[in-house]
Amino acid sequence: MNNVYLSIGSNIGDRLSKLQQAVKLLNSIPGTEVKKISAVYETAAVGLTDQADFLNAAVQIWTKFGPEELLSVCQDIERQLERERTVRWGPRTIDLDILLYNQDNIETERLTIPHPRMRERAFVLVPLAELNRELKEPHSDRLYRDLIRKAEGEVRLYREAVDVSTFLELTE
Ligand code: GSY
Repeated sequence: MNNVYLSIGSNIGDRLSKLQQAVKLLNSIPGTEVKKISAVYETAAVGLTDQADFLNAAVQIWTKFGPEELLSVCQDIERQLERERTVRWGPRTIDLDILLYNQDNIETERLTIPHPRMRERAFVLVPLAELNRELKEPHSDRLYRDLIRKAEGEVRLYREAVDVSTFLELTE
């Protein structure tokens, strides 16, 4: 099994419900198991800042899928949740990004892992470091938690961390 960390986010509609549906779909795929989910954070938009706040979380999964197959799985979940995204960097109903795949460095036409912008984004680093305080950058051996200080963006706790089955039952 491959140990993978994902970032999930939503800033349109019922944001919490979209995160839950994404986690549920991930967990329902044979050969993929959601092991842990971080607290949910409300975060100011980074990039195109004139848009609604996001809800963001990080998820640890175990999966049999290779990185490219997993990307297709994530894109399929985005499609199933009727992802709307009209503008690059703009608002979206759901976003799933692969952050880390084992401790591999991967560069293909479709994928760069570790995710190329993750070390600059507090909305990624805060929940990720919460899932695993000892997690290091594959290429530099630096702890992700040590990068939080320099990262961009405001991050506020929205829901405390709970186990996966409780997460799926939370309501707004
Ligand atoms: O890269 C994911 C989409 N995204 C986000 C996000 O998930 N959260 C915040 N706070 N800002 C963002 N800007 C983009 S693009």
